[in-house]
Amino acid sequence: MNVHAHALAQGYPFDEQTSAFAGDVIENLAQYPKRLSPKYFYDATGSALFEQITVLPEYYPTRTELGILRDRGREIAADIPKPAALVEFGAGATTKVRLLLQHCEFGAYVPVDISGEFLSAQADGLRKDFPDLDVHPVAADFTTPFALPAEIADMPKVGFFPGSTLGNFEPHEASSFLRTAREILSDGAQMIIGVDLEKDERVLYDAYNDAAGVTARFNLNVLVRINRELGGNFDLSAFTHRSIYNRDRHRIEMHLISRKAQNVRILGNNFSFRPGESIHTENSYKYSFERFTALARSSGWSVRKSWTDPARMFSVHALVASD
Ligand code: AVJ
Repeated sequence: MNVHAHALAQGYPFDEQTSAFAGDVIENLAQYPKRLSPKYFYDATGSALFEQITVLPEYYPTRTELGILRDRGREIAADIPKPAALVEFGAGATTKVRLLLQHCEFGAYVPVDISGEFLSAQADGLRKDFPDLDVHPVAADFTTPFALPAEIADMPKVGFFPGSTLGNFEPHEASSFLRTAREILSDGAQMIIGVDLEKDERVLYDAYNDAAGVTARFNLNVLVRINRELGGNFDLSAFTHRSIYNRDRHRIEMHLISRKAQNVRILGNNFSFRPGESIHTENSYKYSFERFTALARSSGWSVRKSWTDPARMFSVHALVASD
């Protein structure tokens, strides 16, 4: 029986998104090593847990990037052509974009996100605070080519990709994302991008193993989501959160480790776990200035300027499309 038939039989009416989720989960748990995409962390609970992560004492990236945007916003804005259209890839909370909007007169703001609902709420808030700004939300998956609104056709475009979201991509995916972004934004485009830096392993380790256990709950929540949306029967107490720094590959890895031999059923499929077996749930790549510059260069961009905080924890780069 296919996943749809099972879903129907169990009373799970599937929309397009849920069936994509189901297909992806079943395919990736059937492989060895087992894995789940980090994009599935962000249901309502996961998004709220991530907001909690951003204010943890150990989790330095968000507050450090905000500090850079706050302290250097004027400088970052100085070389942006006016009026340009600001295109944000993945639009979470509007805190960061506000720091750019404050310092630079943009002609339009185009938040691009897969969740249309969330987008329109955010857009309304921004329109209230920046009454002269044209906000044109686009509901799309920003990792694949999409069309920009006709209203900004004649403006120079500036991409915005904060939060080290780039770190979730494999290096080859990061490169193809940057290439796609350059294509979408077209010739002469610029891009402001936030990238987490490689640093002391202890600091990295602690940021993904917080004492309060919020990151563990965030990681485990993807199993809660599978149970709820796909009728899975994961026993949460039988899995444990593990984050490690993989030095050779310059990345934090998050895993969920099976505490024992067990079987899990999801939509008629059986997945068996050995004791200690992992589900690899996330990579968070860290870049040195050198490696990021090389990545940008090989992906159609050159680094115009970079900013960091005094402790060199996080970086913000201004990229210009190269020809
Ligand atoms: C949203 C991908 C930037 O990698 O630091 C935080 C997600 N995972 N704690 C990151 C995350 C665990 C975060 N990014």
